[in-house]
Amino acid sequence: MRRLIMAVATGALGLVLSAGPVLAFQCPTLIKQINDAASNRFDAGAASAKAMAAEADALHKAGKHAEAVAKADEAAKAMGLKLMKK
Ligand SMILES: [Cu+2]
Repeated sequence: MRRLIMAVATGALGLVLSAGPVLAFQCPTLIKQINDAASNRFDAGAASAKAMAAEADALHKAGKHAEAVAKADEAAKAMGLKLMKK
């Protein structure tokens, strides 16, 4: 029984540890997609998307990757962009 609990706990820890770097790597690619798409657009949606992409970048640099991804999603939605995710 104790061994089973250890196995479950180790598995969950591994999942948490492996999720971090993947998200960390994903933020810049999401932010880049938004900035690339917004760079040749001058409408209000693209402007607010650019501002949100900058916020997402700041969150990413602060280590808040999940929040950065959420902000990138919001930015993409603001300009009607579909993000390519891994
Ligand atoms: Cu990140």
